[in-house]
Amino acid sequence: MTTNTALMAGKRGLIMGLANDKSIAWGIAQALNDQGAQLAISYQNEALEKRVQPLAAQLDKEALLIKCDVSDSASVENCFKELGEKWGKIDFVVHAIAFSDKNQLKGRTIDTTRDNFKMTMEISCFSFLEACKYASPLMNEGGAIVTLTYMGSERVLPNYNIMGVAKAALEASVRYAAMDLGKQGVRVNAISAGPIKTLAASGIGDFRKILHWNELNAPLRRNVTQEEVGMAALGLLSACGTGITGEVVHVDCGYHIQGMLNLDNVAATAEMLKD
Ligand code: NAD
Ligand code: 0WE
Repeated sequence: MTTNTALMAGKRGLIMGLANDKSIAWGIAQALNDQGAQLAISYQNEALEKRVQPLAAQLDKEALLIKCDVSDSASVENCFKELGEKWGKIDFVVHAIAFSDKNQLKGRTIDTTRDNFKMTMEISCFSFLEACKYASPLMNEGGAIVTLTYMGSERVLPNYNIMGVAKAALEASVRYAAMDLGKQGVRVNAISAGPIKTLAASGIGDFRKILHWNELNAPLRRNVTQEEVGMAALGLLSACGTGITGEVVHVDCGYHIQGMLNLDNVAATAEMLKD
């Protein structure tokens, strides 16, 4: 049977973590928009509001823009309160937020300070649990939540450091939140994306080499795109994903399955590492 109905027709939800047109959140926003969803977009601060406004203007349905700084619980509570007042119920939430002190995304993980540990865990993990908490009374049955993670949670990668620890906690949080919200028919999943050149990534030294390494060694021999992460999120948030919850889906061109660097490309890999 075929239908012409868009996958997200009549669905409304919140996107958290949109900074600019390179953001993974923008890839997801576009995929949802293209399938008929109406979006609310939260932004961290006034500086980002200016970047988010012109993006929101490109969407087919008028977007709701709400400030939400996840380091402040009152701001998170207020964001969902406003969403509840304006729309009543929602069908999905996308959480695409992470932050750590840039100076500690190098050197030894064991040298992470207590303050940066707390901050990294709060912004990158607790904010997800808190968003689930405030979203839960607003979520329609059949609704879904997606967050973004990275393979540094499962295996050690140079310099990902305490972010890897926070992503491990985030992935465990997805499983616990899936159990909590499953009772009300709400699904919770994570997408483990391969490296993509976003604002958060461009702050990382050697990111170009990380991208090239993945391109040479992933089964698909290329890097994943923002659009592909958007399509995977659409799958998890739409009727395509109704049997999936508590899962971490890798959208990384298969990189995570590899157990040894690709011998066809040893020379190219070595060459790439020179400059
Ligand atoms: P990005 O810089 O576009 O997005 C990060 C977002 O986090 C920004 O919108 C920023 O405003 C928001 N943020 C940070 N602190 C906040 C706070 N206190 N309150 C509210 N918002 C806050 O970068 P991105 O790469 O699109 O990152 C989105 C998610 O994807 C992150 O969770 C990241 O860990 C994850 N991810 C990224 C990659 C990659 O290679 N880019 C790979 C896998 C997973
Ligand atoms: O989760 C991330 C990035 C997270 C991040 C990035 C920054 C840069 C700017 C968190 N905090 C900050 N703080 C800043 O001040 N990714 C998955 C992208 C990423 O980051 C890496 C990677 C990859 C991939 C860091 C080291 C190694 C690989």
